[in-house]
Amino acid sequence: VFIMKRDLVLPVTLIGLVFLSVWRSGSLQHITEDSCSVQILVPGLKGDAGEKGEKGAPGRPGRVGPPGEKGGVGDKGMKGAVGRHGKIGPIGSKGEKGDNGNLGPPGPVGDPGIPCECGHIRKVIGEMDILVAQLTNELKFIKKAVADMRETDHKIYLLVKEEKKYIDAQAYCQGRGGTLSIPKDERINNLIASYINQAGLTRVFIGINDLEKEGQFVYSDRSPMQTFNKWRNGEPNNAYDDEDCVEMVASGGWNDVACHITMYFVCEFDKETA
Ligand SMILES: [Ca+2]
Ligand SMILES: [Ca+2]
Repeated sequence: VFIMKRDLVLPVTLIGLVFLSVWRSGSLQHITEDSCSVQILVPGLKGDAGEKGEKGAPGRPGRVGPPGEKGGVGDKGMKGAVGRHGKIGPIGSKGEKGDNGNLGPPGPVGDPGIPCECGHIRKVIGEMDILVAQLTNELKFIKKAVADMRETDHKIYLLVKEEKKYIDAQAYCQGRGGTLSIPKDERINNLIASYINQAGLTRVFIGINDLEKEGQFVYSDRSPMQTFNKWRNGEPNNAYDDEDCVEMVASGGWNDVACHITMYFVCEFDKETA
């Protein structure tokens, strides 16, 4: 519509100007009479309204609208049917032991025994009781000895709390596969010294003597004497020309003493043969 209007503006204006100039000259009628020479085109009056058109084709579908608001919570559903049986669970842990049951009624009286030589059996039982008591004592000693012993990588040391002469003490150790203890270095000397102190003792025999040749000290296992020693000041002095065995005192020092005196002692055992 706009385009049509623009196209019409110029022609209509021109027509209007021509018409006015003719009318002012007062010869309008002359113009109409002489219509052949000048053709003037004037738009007619607006026509009557046309009949109503037929209904148009349906329009295109509109755009999808925005999502609606979330609805309210629905009503609770009906209760479901009973489910199937579940799998059998794992075996539970063992429960605690229950209390003892009540004492049952006494059994029937037994048959009379067969007469026997009870005196002999009583004697045997009595001897067995004594044996058990002895074994119990020995076991007690062994347990105590094992608990009290000391050890290094290669040796086991055992303090024997029985007063014996040097020779008997060495025999005791040898009878059990060992020898009187030989401190061949500072470490072992300290170990034996602390062993003595912890037992609350002041002296023990150790495995050194000059029984064979005066002044020539040797180890109890007959191995050659090494340079390490812990002689106390003034020792060995071979007092009264009667000191051929050696004791260790609580400080770890050595002293030659008479072999016939009795005292506790320390045995040593090789781990390979113990
Ligand atoms: Ca001597
Ligand atoms: Ca001495």
